[in-house]
Amino acid sequence: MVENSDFLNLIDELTEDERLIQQTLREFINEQYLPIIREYHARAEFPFEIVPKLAELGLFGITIPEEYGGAGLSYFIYGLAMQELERGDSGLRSMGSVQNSLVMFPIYKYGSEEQKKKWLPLLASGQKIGCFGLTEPDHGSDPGGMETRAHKTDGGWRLNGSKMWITNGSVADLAVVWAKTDEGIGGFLVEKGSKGFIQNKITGKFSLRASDTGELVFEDCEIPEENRLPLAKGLRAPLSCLNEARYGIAWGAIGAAMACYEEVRNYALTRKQFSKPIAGFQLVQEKLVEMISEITKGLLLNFRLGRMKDAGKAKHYHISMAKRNNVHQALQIARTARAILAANGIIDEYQTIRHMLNLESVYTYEGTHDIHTLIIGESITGIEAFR
Ligand code: TGC
Ligand code: FAD
Repeated sequence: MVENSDFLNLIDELTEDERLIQQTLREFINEQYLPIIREYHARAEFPFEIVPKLAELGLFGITIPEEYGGAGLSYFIYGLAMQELERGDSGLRSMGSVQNSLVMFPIYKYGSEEQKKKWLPLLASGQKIGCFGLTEPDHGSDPGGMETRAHKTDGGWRLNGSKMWITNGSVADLAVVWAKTDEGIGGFLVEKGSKGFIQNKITGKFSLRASDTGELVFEDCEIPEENRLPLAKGLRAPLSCLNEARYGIAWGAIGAAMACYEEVRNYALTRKQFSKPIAGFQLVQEKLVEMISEITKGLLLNFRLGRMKDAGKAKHYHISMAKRNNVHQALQIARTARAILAANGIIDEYQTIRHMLNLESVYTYEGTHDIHTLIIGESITGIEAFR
């Protein structure tokens, strides 16, 4: 009998190091995260107490070279790590995505040597938390239409505008902010407490409750020249960061799907109706089979994409396929698991409903499902259908 969600024994494809890291993270989530997530989810807070532990495990700056405080590991390992984090909660993986792909990556790729030396070790050690401000209240799928402006001043830049739906936004020590300049879109490092920089928490969320989501407001916010990312030129720069984060989400979503599948499989084997386990009904078995089939296909997609990414061969549309497919399937799996749990599926004693609600955000952020459809559509037809 296949009792876990690795139906094809893909674990055999992992190197010894990859297996060890996955195992370590799985135990960490089981022992230190699952016991606390229910309470934080109910309170709608991210458990920031866990940040030093995440840093100790090397989870910030996984692919960043060790000279800057990173772990200097592969993208494949980065993917595995995101999978294990999202087995815990999408909010935990969000923290991982943002710190790694949307804050440390742009500084590493587009920053000056001074910026890298100053910020990357602080971010890797978890002493500083970052956020990434691209989306605005009126510009989500079309970030190129952004209205936030950076005007050149004598010593630097003056920022005006706002960013919306920003993970870690209300708490971040450092915001990577994208704004229009006279020479096109540029990237800026905005430090907490800067004059004219306001960070507000967004409340009332039904999804990603155990994650901080905020609004960033810039009112004549003065930024010194040394806080501009010198190599970031045009929309291409923030979009390249999204490739990194979307890659991690493709892995993470399968982690959430595994958590739901394993929970509901166990439930179906023990829950009895009409004097037998509900797993013994053909209709329930069909649902479980669909789930494990889609998890297996999603894993295969991730394994191939991970090896391509490490070989420098993953294009942005390859990543879109994995993000689009895996998040869609994970959401379907979570909804089906919720249905099998029936009444028990609507309470937080079971984790499925939390994953299901989280995945609604994951479906929308980092490019909605439909935006990824159009990215893949363009890659196979050569015709752009966004406009
Ligand atoms: P377009 O004209 O196509 O492109 C502008 C320039 O960018 C280049 N490019 C890319 N470069 C790198 N990676 C990519 N994926 C790229 N896609 C395009 C392109 O070649 C061009 O370069 P150049 O040198 O010729 O200027 O741009 P567009 O305005 O038509 O928009 C295209 C579109 C719709 C695909 C893009 O804007 C898009 O991806 N929209 C979705 C926005 C999005 O995903 N936002 C995410 C915000 S961050 C977030 O959600 C974080 S959640 C974090 C968490 O909690 O986990
Ligand atoms: P819109 O762009 O207004 O889209 C509305 C609908 O129209 C969608 O269904 C969309 O698919 C569809 N649509 C739009 N354009 C087209 C088109 N051309 N063709 C067909 N359909 C189209 N952003 C950040 O910058 N940083 C963050 O850290 C961050 N974290 C987030 C955390 C959470 C919890 C959430 C929910 C969002 C976060 N976002 C973040 C924002 C996220 O990236 C955007 O919500 C997303 O890009 C979609 O933008 P929108 O919500 O404005 O929807």
